Amino acid sequence: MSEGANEEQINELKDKFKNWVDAKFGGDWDKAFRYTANRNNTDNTINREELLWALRQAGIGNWITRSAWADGIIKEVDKNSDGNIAEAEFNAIFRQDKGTDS
Ligand SMILES: [Ca+2]
Ligand SMILES: [Ca+2]
Repeated sequence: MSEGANEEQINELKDKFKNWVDAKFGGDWDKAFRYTANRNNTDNTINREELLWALRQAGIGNWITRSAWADGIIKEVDKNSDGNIAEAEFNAIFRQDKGTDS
C-alpha cells in the first residue's frame, strides 16, 4: 500500500479536475484552488477533507473509493509531507494552464 497514484490515474484526475475548473470557475485555477483551500479553514492549503470535497465536486471516484483517491493524491502531491496540499504543490501536478502568473 505504499504506491502513489500511477500516471494513468493522474491523467484521469487531471482531466476531471480541468473539466470541473472550467465548468465551475471559468478555467480560473487560482480561484479554484483558493476556493477549495479555504473551504473548511483559511490556511490557503488543501487538507484531506477539502480534497475529498473537491474530488466529489469533480466527479472523481465514489463514496467507497474516494478516500483511497485522496490518500494516493496526497502521497503523490504533498512534496513537503506536511499533510496539506499547498498551491505550488497542487499546480505542479494538476494545473494545465501554466504560465499566467509568476
Ligand atoms: Ca484549508
Ligand atoms: Ca504540502
